[in-house]
Amino acid sequence: MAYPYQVTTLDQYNTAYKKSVDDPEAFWGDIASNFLWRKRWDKVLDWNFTEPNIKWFLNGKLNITENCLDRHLGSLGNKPAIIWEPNDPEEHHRVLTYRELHNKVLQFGNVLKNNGVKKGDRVCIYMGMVPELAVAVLACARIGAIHSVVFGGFSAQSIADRLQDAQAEFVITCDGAYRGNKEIPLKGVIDDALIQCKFVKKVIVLTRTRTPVSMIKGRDVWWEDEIKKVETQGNPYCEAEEMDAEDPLFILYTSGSTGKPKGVVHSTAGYMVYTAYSFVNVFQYQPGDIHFCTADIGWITGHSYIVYGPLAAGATTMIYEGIPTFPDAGRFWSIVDKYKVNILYTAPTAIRSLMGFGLGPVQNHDLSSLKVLGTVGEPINEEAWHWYDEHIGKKKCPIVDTWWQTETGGVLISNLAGVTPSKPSFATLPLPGVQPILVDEKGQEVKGNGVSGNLCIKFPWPSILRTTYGDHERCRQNYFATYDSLYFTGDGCLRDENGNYRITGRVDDVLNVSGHRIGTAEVENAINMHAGVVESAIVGFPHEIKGQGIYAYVIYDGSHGDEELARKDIMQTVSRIIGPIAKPDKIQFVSGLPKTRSGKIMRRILRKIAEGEMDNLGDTSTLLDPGVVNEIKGGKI
Ligand code: 6R9
Repeated sequence: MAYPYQVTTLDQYNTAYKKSVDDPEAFWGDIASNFLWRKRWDKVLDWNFTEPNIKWFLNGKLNITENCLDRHLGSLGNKPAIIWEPNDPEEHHRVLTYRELHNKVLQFGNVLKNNGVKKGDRVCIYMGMVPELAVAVLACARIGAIHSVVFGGFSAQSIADRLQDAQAEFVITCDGAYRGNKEIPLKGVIDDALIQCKFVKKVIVLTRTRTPVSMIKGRDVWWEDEIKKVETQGNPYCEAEEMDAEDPLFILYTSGSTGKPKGVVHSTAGYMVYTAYSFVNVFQYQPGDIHFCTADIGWITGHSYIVYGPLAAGATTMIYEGIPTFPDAGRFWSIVDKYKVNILYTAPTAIRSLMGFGLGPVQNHDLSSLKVLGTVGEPINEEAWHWYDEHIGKKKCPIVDTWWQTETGGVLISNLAGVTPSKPSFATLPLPGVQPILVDEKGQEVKGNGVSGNLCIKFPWPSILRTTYGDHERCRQNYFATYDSLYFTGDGCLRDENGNYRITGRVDDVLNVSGHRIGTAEVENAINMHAGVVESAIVGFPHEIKGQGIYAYVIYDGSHGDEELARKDIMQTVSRIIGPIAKPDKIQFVSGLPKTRSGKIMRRILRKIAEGEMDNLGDTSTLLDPGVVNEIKGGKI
């Protein structure tokens, strides 16, 4: 059997789950033994959720790239590791075998070293979805540098904030990126960001679009030139840095309920073991299968289920540069057909958007290679679930609804494809090793079935976040202080009569727009930067395709043109400060916001109004000025 840790029957799931709870150390120790260690661990786990201080595989030594690459060369050297499909279907695709990927990672590892990158240094990666993005990520891991990938849709200001927070002295980028019919000038955005970040020493630029760029002397170098230098040095072997199990592997920024994104830190061994374990079990990967995860590597889904999980399992993983609707809404299906994709993992928002184009784009593509379908990022509504099941899976493919977070590193709650039962709109059961509990507002455990509450996890799993970069107290406050000795997810949840979990959405001030996490405070801060804005409040509202849309209530002083112009300017401001993904869908100008006597905005009321539930506003008696509510209700957008 290819994966001794793959559970393939319901009985095996039950046995594995029981063992994982009864003796977590023996359970995870057995799984970890399937990987390549320079030195075995002394102890499997040491933890408390109060500081928090969580350590897995203590004193174990390894390098994750030896597990993702070197280890497979003997058996899989000539097998495809990465299949890359470009944005433009007319352009040639690329295949990198494990051997070729290994060579490229070692070469680029040497490029990083030549440019002064050392173990522990932070490297910001801002690239489009090209194979070199995976090469850059793995090359960092090879030499022990900590990567921080920033999604290509973020603004210069967002990049600058992240560079500063991580004190990253190195940037890897492309001249530009293709996305549908757009060309994004990535290097230009980096240049804007770096005006505020004089501490950045080197920028390595890959050629992709031939967008004109300005290369700053002494700071900016071309990827291709640097590779040539390594080649003239005779391609020295790039030894994998020996890492401690708990050495940080990467930082990934994500939105929370405060204004500033948090740098979630994942460490090496636990992340590797859990992403490989969850990949093989959730999707029931079989050697030779083609795995197509449509996420961007700039999000956690891409880190765990395009790069690390699949490669640690010796899988063939796809990298798709474009968007679902370019050049037409049949693109996913034509990719599935072209490469005979076996596993398709995407977001409900993509499914809903493609549903809108009807069945035309699905027809004339052979989807019979598909074995497993997956969704991630937000709750999936039943209509989308059934459409996916009927028209894509032809009722023959199990759908895994995978619930997890940037902070969890890998899937925590999901059915295992074809092994444990699915239930539309339910993530269903926890993976082995995961112990969810529901708690009420007071932190009391809600026991039994047919109940709901806030979702917490009471025991660590190997890929739980270790800290938030540079601010451990923030990590404690955010995730471990709400409820005593529990990891709090920020999600609301219900458990049905059979113990299946259904995630109902965030209970904090975080929105989920097209599967992307957006903090309301972040958007408010951006809007408030516009010179004519006095104050603003952001809430989510149900959106047919995006899941949630962004609704902004704005007090505008009229100093910058009429409302029509101000609306456009505010949109532009948000794009500049955060990025286009955070642009409000609706802006309503108001003269006041509903506040309590202590000055707190009552978002509950604003949320109801945004949802159109005008008659059901609940108690408004604690408001400072109840009149404001009537004005907002009667207002137009
Ligand atoms: C992997 C990822 C995390 C938030 C999470 C929750 C929502 C993710 C979900 C889901 C319902 C699912 N979420 N998967 N909600 N069902 N299957 O998306 O990470 O970007 O950090 O977002 O997304 O609200 O708390 P991230």
